[in-house]
Amino acid sequence: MRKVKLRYFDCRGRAQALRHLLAERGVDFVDHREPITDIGSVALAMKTDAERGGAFGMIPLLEWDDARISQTLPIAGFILRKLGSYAGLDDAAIAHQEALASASYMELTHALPQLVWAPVFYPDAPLGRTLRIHSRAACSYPHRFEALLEREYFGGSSPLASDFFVYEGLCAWRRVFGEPYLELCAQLPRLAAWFQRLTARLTDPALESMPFTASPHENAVIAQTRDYARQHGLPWAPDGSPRK
Ligand SMILES: N[C@@H](CCC(=O)N[C@@H](CS)C(=O)NCC(=O)O)C(=O)O
Repeated sequence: MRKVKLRYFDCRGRAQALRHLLAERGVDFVDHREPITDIGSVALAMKTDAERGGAFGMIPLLEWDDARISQTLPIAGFILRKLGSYAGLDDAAIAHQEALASASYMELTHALPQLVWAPVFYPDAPLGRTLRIHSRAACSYPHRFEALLEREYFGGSSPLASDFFVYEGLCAWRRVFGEPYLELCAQLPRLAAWFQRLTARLTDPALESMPFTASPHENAVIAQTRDYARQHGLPWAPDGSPRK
């Protein structure tokens, strides 16, 4: 009997794609969630206690029997190799799967904290400027993903980690922009059908209301970004050119 524990904050953030993957593959795991109400003392504890923060003093952190694995994308790769989920794929196909996960994680998921922590990181910056700086990839990736979706799922006939990373990246920006982003995604027929198909497989009823980050400013910033998008539309066209 294997022992698996995933440690992360009580939010979607970097770990939700990993949670989806473990659940989809039927892995019995402890979904250990640190409170987001006191991230200062959690961060301190992670730095001094390897059991909580692993090699980097950071989460997500995966315990799999005696192994302790750090960093989100390597954790995904470790899980897939442990479960034999890459069986039948050649090296190029595996690299393509990893590229999809990396693109969404690095460009979409990773950009969100920059925005919702902006009141702390760039306290005097106007929202429109912060939004333009951090949302260019988010506005162009739906079209890129549409072009790359050849089967029912990015992973083939069933979802792989790539699907869950793309899903979480898109969900984050659907929440940030609201209606104009939903319209953008709805115009892409394969991606829209894939989104519905994958949503139907995810059974956690709390997912929709779960915060994406540990930022206490998330709700307020998102209320402002949705307002901005209602008034001005998305800051970037899908081809990466600025909207006037
Ligand atoms: N490159 C890491 C980043 C992990 C990361 O920054 N985790 C944050 C929580 S979302 C953390 O543990 N921060 C604590 C700190 O920076 O001290 C990954 O992709 O997993």
